[in-house]
Amino acid sequence: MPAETIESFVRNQPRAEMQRVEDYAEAIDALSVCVKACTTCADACLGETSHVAELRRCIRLSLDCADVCALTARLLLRHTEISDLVVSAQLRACVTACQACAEECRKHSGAYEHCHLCANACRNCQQRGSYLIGEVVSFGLGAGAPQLAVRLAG
Ligand code: CU
Ligand code: CU1
Ligand code: CU1
Ligand code: CU1
Ligand code: CU1
Ligand code: CU1
Ligand code: CU1
Ligand code: CU1
Repeated sequence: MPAETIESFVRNQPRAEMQRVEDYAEAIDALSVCVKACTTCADACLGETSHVAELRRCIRLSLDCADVCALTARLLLRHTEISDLVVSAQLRACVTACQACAEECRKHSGAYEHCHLCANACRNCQQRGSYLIGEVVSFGLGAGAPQLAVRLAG
């Protein structure tokens, strides 16, 4: 078991005390799994050579979800001068992408284990992301965040 967990990275940032480290770490972990699941699913769907046409939407949504989730994870890993507006908007895009991919993959879950795994990963990612949006809306992301939000809104 390596010491370098996502949580240890988040916890050791200078401004980590202003955030709920466990919630961040769990969301980033879920995002990382989702990136891998969606990338694998898209590739595996392409490998189902005689069924690619019916999996085209799954492939497309999986590629979109992987990219959105990767970007979301990178935003959440950067804590200095974080903007709650940007992060919450990105989290909403992520939850939407994960929901779309999970729904499509669930249609193929019985036929393809890669789609079953992807649907589960996306569902988990969607739930973690939704929870974090609630946290961001309720508490903000840090000492500078509320002022920044007001400044941007005004
Ligand atoms: Cu995904
Ligand atoms: Cu797929
Ligand atoms: Cu996601
Ligand atoms: Cu996802
Ligand atoms: Cu999917
Ligand atoms: Cu799928
Ligand atoms: Cu798949
Ligand atoms: Cu997925």
